[in-house]
Amino acid sequence: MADDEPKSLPVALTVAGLDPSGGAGVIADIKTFTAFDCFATAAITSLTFQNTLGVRGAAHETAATVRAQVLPIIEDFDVASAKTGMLPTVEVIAEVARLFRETNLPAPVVDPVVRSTSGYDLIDDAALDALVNALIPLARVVTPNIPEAERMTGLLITNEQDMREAARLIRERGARAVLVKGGHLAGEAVDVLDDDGRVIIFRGDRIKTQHTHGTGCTLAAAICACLAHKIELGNAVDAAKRFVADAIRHAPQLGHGHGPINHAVRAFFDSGNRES
Ligand code: PXL
Repeated sequence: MADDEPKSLPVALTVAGLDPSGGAGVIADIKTFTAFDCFATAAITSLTFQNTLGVRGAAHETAATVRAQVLPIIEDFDVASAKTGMLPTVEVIAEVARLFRETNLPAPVVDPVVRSTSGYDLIDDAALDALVNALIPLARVVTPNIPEAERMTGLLITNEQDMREAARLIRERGARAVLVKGGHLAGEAVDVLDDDGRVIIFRGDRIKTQHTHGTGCTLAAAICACLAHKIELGNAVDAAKRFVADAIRHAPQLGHGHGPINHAVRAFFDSGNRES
């Protein structure tokens, strides 16, 4: 294609919290969508106050303001793929579930955000119950880490077999697929994808780093972007995992706590600036 020809980009939508320090939440999602050649759109559910050292608080949006952000986007654009991140309250979760049920939005990638990397609870127990009951049944794929999968299932997860069982239980709540991320377990890094009963195990080397802020958001956004390009889910997870690993390896070494990863890593390589 000639450089000056218009390029069509699939539209991806994130419904998530704003981390003004740029590592997690909608800013991570927007950068990731862009890195995967999607046109990024975003509705904010909560304005958080934080840096790499921790979350100091948050001002949550209401059901009405979340709805008011999403409707104009979907009335004007065909959204090819969507994801949800931090959904802080029962009322916001109910509204987001209503939007996915009652509009032509595609089944979302649901990242069941419960806690920040620095240990701050981003949603309360009532909200987690609402998430499981109202949103999981609408999901294309749910992406819990081990603590999130434990809170959603009541299981104690210590090995790959437990991860498979947790994925199956969460899928039984109505999701088409579940990716349980094993990063919190010791040893080899193992993730388990259960897609409608078809199980794929992803094995990878553990990268030793403290720069992991926003990795969950970024992985889910990368999966969402691949789905916008109609990539099959197993391949989408594989591509997303490779992107996050690269982004961790080339983290910009910012901040004094759990630093952000490098969402621009591909763009930088693609323009031939650096050896990988
Ligand atoms: O990484 C979880 C997460 C998700 N969304 C927002 C966040 C965080 C962690 O800090 O701030 C907005």
